[in-house]
Amino acid sequence: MSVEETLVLVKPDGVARNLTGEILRRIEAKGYQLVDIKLVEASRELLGAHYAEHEGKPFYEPLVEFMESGPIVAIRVAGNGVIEGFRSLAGTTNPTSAAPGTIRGDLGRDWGLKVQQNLVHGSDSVESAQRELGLWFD
Ligand code: RTP
Ligand code: MG
Repeated sequence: MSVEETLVLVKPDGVARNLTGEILRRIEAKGYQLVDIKLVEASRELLGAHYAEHEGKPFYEPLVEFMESGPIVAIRVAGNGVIEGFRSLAGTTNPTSAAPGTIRGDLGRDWGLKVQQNLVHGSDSVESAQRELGLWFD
């Protein structure tokens, strides 16, 4: 493991449900550092670039519309092995099957069948983290 940086997003459902503090608490309690943080109303252009790998998939349009539906908290987080570590804190994509103890497992809800409403995003590799941090912070 080495010291890395990752992009964490508190998605619009997390902000709307006032869970930003709880999510930040879990990141800090794990020992990771908050390097930069801001509230963003993301443009379609930014979201299109962020989710480019998912373009054309059936969930792409609902996902982008959801991400446009309200403010997002974008966080630059640093720590040893933080890319894998934050994804472990977040839990699996679908809150229904995410393990208890994880952000999605403890706090996620199924609002209808909208699996996109899963509270957080975390970069999935060193390359993704660099690319995404460049989009949201530079
Ligand atoms: P994220 O990128 O948000 O950290 O989540 P992830 O890696 O666990 O999931 P990914 O496969 O990258 O998908 C990105 C986001 O798209 C929504 N999604 N909906 N079947 C579906 O309806 C579906 N699959 C994915 C979720 O919001 C997921 O986080
Ligand atoms: Mg992903």
